[in-house]
Amino acid sequence: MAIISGWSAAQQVHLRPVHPIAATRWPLVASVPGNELSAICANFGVFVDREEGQMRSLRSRLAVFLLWALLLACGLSLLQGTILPAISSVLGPLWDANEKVNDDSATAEQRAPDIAVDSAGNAYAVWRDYRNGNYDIYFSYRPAGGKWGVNERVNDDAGVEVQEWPAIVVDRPGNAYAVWEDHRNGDPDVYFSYQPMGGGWSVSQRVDDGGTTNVDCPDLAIDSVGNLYALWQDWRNGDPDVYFSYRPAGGGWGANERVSDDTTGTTQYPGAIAVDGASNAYAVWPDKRNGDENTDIYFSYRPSGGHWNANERINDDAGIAEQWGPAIAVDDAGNAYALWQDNRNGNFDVYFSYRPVGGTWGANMQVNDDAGTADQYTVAIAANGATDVVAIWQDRRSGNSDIYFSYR
Ligand SMILES: [Ca+2]
Ligand SMILES: [Ca+2]
Ligand SMILES: [Ca+2]
Ligand SMILES: [Ca+2]
Repeated sequence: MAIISGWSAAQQVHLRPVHPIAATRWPLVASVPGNELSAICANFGVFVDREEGQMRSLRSRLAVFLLWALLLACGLSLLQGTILPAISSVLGPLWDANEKVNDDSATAEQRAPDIAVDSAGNAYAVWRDYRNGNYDIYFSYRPAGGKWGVNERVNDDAGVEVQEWPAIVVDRPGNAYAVWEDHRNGDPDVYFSYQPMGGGWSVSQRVDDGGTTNVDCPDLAIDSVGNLYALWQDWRNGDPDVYFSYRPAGGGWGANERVSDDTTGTTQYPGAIAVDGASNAYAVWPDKRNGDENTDIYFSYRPSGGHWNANERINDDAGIAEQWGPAIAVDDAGNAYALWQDNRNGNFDVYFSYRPVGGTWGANMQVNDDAGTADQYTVAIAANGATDVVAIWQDRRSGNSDIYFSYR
């Protein structure tokens, strides 16, 4: 089948033989339309209200759905690595039966998973895990075609402070790298660890150099030669901005660089980062620089070895509708694909824009194809090396949350 230029009909992700992930709920649904959201963790398309009261009120929704989450994430990564080529040739890729990843036998909560896949099809998953009575970062490895292995703790602190919001990437040989938000110093910092192929997780290292100011929700990307790119929300200037650090393969994390270029004290939220085949980096985040009642999706580009460019707005609506939860993917050539949830029609829809390599963001396009006013949100996107793109999101068109996907 030829690559199609538009988005396919949205398909619910459910049981075999079509797309048999039995997930019916996204694990970290905290996107309550109409509610003010204080922060968003965009890695893995997770949309989370970080106000403690809101977190408590949402906790009943956040039951233990790690399995579903990991399978969803796995599905997206597999789409990137395996199924996308299949989509281009014949429709009907099969999802395997669901499998539980965390191996604790008690009732501790596991949340906020992320996953990566190496060039041989081995999978690497991280999540935050309450099995020790406080949140830690846990990891599991699944050899291609095999089963998820014994879980390992990633963070190395001896205390009971919170570690949360992990992101993981893997290089082509299979060395894994993770970042997360770490409260071991009494305030949230960005920490990092790596696991050489076949080895254990390294000593944790701090990534942000912002002293005792808060940071939130790191995301992580890796290029084809193993250089790492970390992005997070940072309060060192007294208001939330988007910050970045770079780690050359085998080296240490560099001086932090500010990505968002608004200096008027407005709020920038945690974003997402991707890297193309030439080590150019692409970042997106929600941004309130155009008004406290108006959130937009902003973008910046960092040429390989260079600095972050002037920020650009991606959403093209004229009003003050809310745009949230952006995700970004790039292909090897540097074509960029952005996806977010958008309230311009009076309810949340999934919107998309495309930026050809070296070009500008194009006209926005709605991806979900339902005719009603149901909300669609909590998006994730993946691209393979060519121009195939898949999107996955949470969708209430049936009156309850289901997982839908589409491809182009
Ligand atoms: Ca902990
Ligand atoms: Ca700011
Ligand atoms: Ca807006
Ligand atoms: Ca909608």
